[in-house]
Amino acid sequence: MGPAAVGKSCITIRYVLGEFVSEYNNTLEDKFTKFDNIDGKMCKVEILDTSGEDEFVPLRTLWIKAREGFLFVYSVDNRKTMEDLDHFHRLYSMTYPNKDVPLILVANKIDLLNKREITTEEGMTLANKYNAEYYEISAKTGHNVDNAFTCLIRKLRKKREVKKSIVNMKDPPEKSSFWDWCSLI
Ligand SMILES: Nc1nc2c(ncn2[C@@H]2O[C@H](COP(=O)(O)OP(=O)(O)O)[C@@H](O)[C@H]2O)c(=O)[nH]1
Ligand SMILES: [Mg+2]
Repeated sequence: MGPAAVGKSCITIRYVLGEFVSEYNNTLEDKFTKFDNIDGKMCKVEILDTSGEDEFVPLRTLWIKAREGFLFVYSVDNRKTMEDLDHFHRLYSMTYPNKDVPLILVANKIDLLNKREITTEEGMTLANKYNAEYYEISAKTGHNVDNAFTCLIRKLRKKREVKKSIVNMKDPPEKSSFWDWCSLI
């Protein structure tokens, strides 16, 4: 999630299709699915690419409730997009007061070297505040895009493992399934 024009759709398409589509006209929300092999285990990743336009603010809470993991995105060439993430993070904190739902902070468009307004240090400081991992990426070049998604999926799996081990104290172990299913935003 994140403000308009930070590159959410381009990041999603880069991850799902492996290419850069420079203009993508969002509808209100678009669902993408990718089957990914992470650490030798297949995972069905479902991504909800949402619109960051302000007129859809009332929908943000619904979107946040509907997912298991989040990529919060700002664009390094536009300071306001970073400031605007606080609104998204407030909703996240209200929905998940224990902040136990995996969140990754993504600084996109790092290929725009000459237009960069936000430094790595500032990004890392915000990530600390959000208790999130931090990735600098470029949907255009593909730099670090897969790594950010992989990190999020690993976090999600880890969380599930912990949950399972708590359940397993009472129940017999489940047969491990071939597929994982992750629902991201
Ligand atoms: N230079 C550069 N431009 C990008 C990158 N990612 C997205 N864009 C451009 O930023 C604009 C907004 O991208 P889009 O994915 O539609 O943003 P969204 O509104 O957050 O979904 C488009 O013109 C893209 O071509 C990137 O990594 N580098
Ligand atoms: Mg979009």
